[in-house]
Amino acid sequence: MCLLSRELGRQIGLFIDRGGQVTQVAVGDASRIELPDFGRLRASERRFRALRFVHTHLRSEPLSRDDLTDLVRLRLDMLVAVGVSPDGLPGGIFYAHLLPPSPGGELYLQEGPFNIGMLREDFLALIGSLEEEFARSDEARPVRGKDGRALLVHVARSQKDVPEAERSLAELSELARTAGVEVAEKVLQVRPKKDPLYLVGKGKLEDINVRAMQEDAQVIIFDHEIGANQARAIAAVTDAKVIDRTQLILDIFAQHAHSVEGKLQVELAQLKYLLPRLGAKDDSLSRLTGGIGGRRGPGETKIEIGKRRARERITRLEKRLEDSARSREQRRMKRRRAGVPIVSIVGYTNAGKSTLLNALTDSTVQVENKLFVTLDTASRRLRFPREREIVVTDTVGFIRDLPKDLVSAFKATLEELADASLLLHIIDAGDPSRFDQISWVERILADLELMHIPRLLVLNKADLAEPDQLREDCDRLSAVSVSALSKQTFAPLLHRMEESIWRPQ
Ligand SMILES: Nc1nc2c(ncn2[C@@H]2O[C@H](COP(=O)(O)OP(=O)(O)OP(=O)(O)O)[C@@H](O)[C@H]2O)c(=O)[nH]1
Ligand SMILES: [Mg+2]
Repeated sequence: MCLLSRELGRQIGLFIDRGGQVTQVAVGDASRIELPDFGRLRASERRFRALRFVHTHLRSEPLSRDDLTDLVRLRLDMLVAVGVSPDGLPGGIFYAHLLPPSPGGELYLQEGPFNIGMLREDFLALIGSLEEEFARSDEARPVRGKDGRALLVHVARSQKDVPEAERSLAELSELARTAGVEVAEKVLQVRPKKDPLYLVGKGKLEDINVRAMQEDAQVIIFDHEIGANQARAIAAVTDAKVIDRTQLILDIFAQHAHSVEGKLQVELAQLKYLLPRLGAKDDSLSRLTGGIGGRRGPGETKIEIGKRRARERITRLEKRLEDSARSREQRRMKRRRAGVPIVSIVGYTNAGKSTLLNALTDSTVQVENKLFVTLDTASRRLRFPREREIVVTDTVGFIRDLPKDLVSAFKATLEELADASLLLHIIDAGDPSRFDQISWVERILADLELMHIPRLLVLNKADLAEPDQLREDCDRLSAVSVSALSKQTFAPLLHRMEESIWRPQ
């Protein structure tokens, strides 16, 4: 091997099985070898490939980062580099093998240089004991969130954008938690321009891949939209499932959709997101689509769905949604004729909209400290003094960069907002991002052409806010403050509502 390598000026490598048989030969260039793709062993399966890879290096130098990434990626038994001396004799030998997970520990151990006469290690005994150790550490592994662990990745343009990036990552963590995914680590990279293929640079992505394996994370979630080409390029580097923020949100929506219409809307949004990403022969695409943990959409959407079927299904879903929009329109007409004023609660997700609806109207809409708990509108009656009555409706929460497909899928539900005589815009008064959140909500309201409806800003969770700050915010926004948890705080809100609804009379 060494002689041939020297003659050719190329690296040569052998895959050797545990019986000592050479199963494949690979030839590279002077500085690296592209290893064949063997299909995937899941990192969580604590097995080795039962193959070692022995290759030449034209200089006696340690294993390169590519080598070590291959070791981890392919879960090889061992990766060996044999240096070649100028006269074609074996020089320094380096080898590396995987290490069982340890807290913050290294993923592999590299040893060397050895000269060939010094190699006394009993390879089979070594690999046998390593496999035992892996099995033991597997038993000791803590229980994971039901859909596994994830690494979150965000690219910030400059140091100046880091605080904003951190807030965005914090929100992404909340989304992951809501989806049932445990966050293993957050990765923030500063680079002036996103890499056109890998978003982070390729080297950084390889590091992230190694971290994912180290952390036993099966999912990598990017805080940015990933296009079809990017998804494919990224999938070639990592074995983890790769999804973007939109898919995570879609996944949450799929879990939270209860009504027939809600499910149709979410499935439509998922298909619209998938469609441009379908059609590649690459099997890796199945890891880029569909929900976390192999979950499917709420409807019959299969991850393997073909482009044509997806298009047909979209048409069918749109048709069914149109039908339900018609009956919804009839209900709206009836309500309009009855002349009962409608007050719609809107706001950023988790601001406390449903809690407020419940407290105002003594009802029991589901409330949870998670994002996007409410997907279906719920309407309840609220009686004011002097026999006056209104209907209060709760709506799906909004979020920054709400996926376009999701907005359009929910258009029918959101159209009801047009009937409101007043919008209560609920804000989490204690959230450091509250002003950003307000402008995101207003941007979405503008997209929905609802800005002409009178709006009342309500700073909720007053109990969690700093009192001085709260007073300042109230003045600045001419908002009222409440704590949806205690009805004693409602008087100013009820007063302003009454004033706004019945002032004309
Ligand atoms: N401390 C405090 N917590 C509140 C208040 N209002 C709501 N919460 C909590 O905030 C969390 C979210 O409340 P929800 O009413 O589900 O919020 P939402 O706006 O309907 O959220 P989505 O439907 O998920 O968009 C829950 O854990 C509530 O108990 C409040 O005034 N004070
Ligand atoms: Mg809600």
